[in-house]
Amino acid sequence: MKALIVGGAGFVGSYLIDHLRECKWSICVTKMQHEDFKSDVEIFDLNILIKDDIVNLLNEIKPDYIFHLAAQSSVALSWKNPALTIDVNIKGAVNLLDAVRELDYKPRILLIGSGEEYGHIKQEETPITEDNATRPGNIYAATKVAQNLIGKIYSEAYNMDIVMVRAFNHIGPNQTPMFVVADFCKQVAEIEKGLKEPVIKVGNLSAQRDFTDVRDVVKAYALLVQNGKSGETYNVGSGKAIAIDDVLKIILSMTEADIKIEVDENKLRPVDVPIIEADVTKLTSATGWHRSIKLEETIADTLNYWRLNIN
Ligand code: A2R
Ligand code: GDD
Repeated sequence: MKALIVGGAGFVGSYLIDHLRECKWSICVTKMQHEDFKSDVEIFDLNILIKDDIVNLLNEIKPDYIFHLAAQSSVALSWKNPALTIDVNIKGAVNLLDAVRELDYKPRILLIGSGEEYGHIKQEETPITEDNATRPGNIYAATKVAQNLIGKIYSEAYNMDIVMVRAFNHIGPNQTPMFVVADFCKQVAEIEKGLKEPVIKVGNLSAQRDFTDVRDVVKAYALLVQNGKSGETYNVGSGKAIAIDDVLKIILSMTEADIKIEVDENKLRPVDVPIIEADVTKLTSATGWHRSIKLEETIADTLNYWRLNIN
């Protein structure tokens, strides 16, 4: 089994490499800016905004499976740089799909979308299923809706083998502190080491999100790329939302430090939808996947990662 992980030098990519290696797959990875990215797998430079380079790479590698992870992955950053987010997430995905369309062989593609695509969810719609309407509340979410729609069109129009995912929040050690759990854990580790005053800066604590350990998420991706139905979309999440306030309480319960909480206006977003919670029945029925790592364990691992990596 030969896999190409496009955007494999990022947070999810490194865990997907580990998992596919354990499954004895042959793995190729593309990176763009990660100069420091070291791995025992084959690494290729690729900017998905250049379609001809994708075609050339695919003709050279000829993967059976393509995991499309490359993206501008931050909701917060999408408010600040909407054009980049639209370029990478929509144009980049179209370039990949169109490059595959031109090939004389047919790899299977897994497109990674987001639980954020559902956006403004009505109370009676939660936990949310794949056939629910999407009402994106931010630029990032809109780009992932577009990717999903275009993926469906390519699959139908050109009979291409495309499976689509809507991944809900995934967390774990080594995630950039642009995201909430990594951000809070890094701040706590800095406070414990006396590198920061004992005040944790937070954004909107009332939002409820559905968190899964990244190590469980990549297992779902490997199962879906093999067992998902072409043209279909699958939610990947825990099935249970938790308020960010409660996530913060769990983190604070794991430290001896006496920490004050302060809302930082700069961390608030123009729109932050109240709740995003997955119904994962379709995923579990298709693959037998189930979450194996509890939220508390993931948070403890993430906090310990920052304790070891703060200087
Ligand atoms: O900067 P690099 O070399 O690490 O590459 C990033 C890659 N990427 C691109 N690759 C090719 N051409 C581009 N124009 C381009 N722009 C960005 O996407 C990086 O390796 C990867 C994204 O990694 P992270 O930001 O760490 O995202 P994460 O958490 O691994 O998320 C994977 C997927 C994304 O589709 C998210 O939207 C979704 O899961 O949640
Ligand atoms: N980043 C951050 N920092 N978020 C905070 C903070 C803070 O200090 N305080 C509260 N939040 C809230 C955000 O407003 C949001 O409601 C929630 O915490 C999660 O924010 P992020 O961790 O930044 O993730 P996200 O939900 O915007 O996006 C993540 O999940 C999506 C799937 O639901 C990313 O991993 C996306 O790539 C992914 O598609």
